[in-house]
Amino acid sequence: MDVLLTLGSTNKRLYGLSTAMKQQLLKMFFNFLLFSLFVTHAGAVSYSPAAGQEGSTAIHMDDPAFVSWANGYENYEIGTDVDAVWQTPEYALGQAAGTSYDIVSLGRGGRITMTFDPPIENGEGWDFAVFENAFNDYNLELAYVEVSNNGIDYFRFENISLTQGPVSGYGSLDTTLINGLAGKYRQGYGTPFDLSDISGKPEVQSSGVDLSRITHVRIVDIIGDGSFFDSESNVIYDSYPTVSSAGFDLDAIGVSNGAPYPEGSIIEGPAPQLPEQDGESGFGGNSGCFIETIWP
Ligand SMILES: [Ca+2]
Ligand SMILES: [Ca+2]
Ligand SMILES: [Ca+2]
Repeated sequence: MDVLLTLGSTNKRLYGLSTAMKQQLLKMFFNFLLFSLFVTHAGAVSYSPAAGQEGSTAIHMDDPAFVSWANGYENYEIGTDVDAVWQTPEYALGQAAGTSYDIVSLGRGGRITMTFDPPIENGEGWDFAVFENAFNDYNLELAYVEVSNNGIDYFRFENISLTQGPVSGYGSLDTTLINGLAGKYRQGYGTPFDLSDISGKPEVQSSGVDLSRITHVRIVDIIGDGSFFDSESNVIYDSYPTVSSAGFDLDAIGVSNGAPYPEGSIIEGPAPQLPEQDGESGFGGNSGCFIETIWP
């Protein structure tokens, strides 16, 4: 209807032109419309939406699929801008707390390796899930996820980030533009990983790594300033800069040894609302996970 009305008014403005020229112009206009619709549709890429939305792969921390949790850690290499109170790796052991406080901050560019005894097995579906402490669905801090069964040779999950420009410390990310990175979902919801997803990588196959005996999961913080890249060389932006508890905040890593993704399911929880512009959420920014403002 809108298109017809627009064409009508366009037609009125084309007085002075021959009927043939008007028809030609309208034909070009229609072709442009069709081309635009095609480009928009063809260019649409969408990954799992935020927790609580239909089709989300977010796994709630109380999901019965969890059979164990990380029970050790090593090589906590702290990045910059982390206060001492957030430098306790023990907070990443055991069951997810789903809070802002029961975490270890990696700092900008930091990393930590969590260990698993018994090892993570590669069952049918997702095998483990990584929990961050984001307090909403869009102010996110992301990290690469790598696995090993000897603590020496690590294999990174393929990852994609289609966020088109820098995101401030208070800024918003769209989870449907992010895949294969930890930190996609708000606190209390894990990002699941399926070991089968890396089984076809040449380096995995040539290494002979046994994906049914994963003993180490390494979480590597991504600095969202434009200097980190995904598997296809796209820049990965995330909420930046954050300080005090900068970078990825690890709550827990839960193990399922293989569980079905919650495809098409609707997870209980409030519907996420994206703020209209940076800063409206009122949190994040200087704290990285807002805890700084209310911690005693
Ligand atoms: Ca699996
Ligand atoms: Ca943080
Ligand atoms: Ca924790």
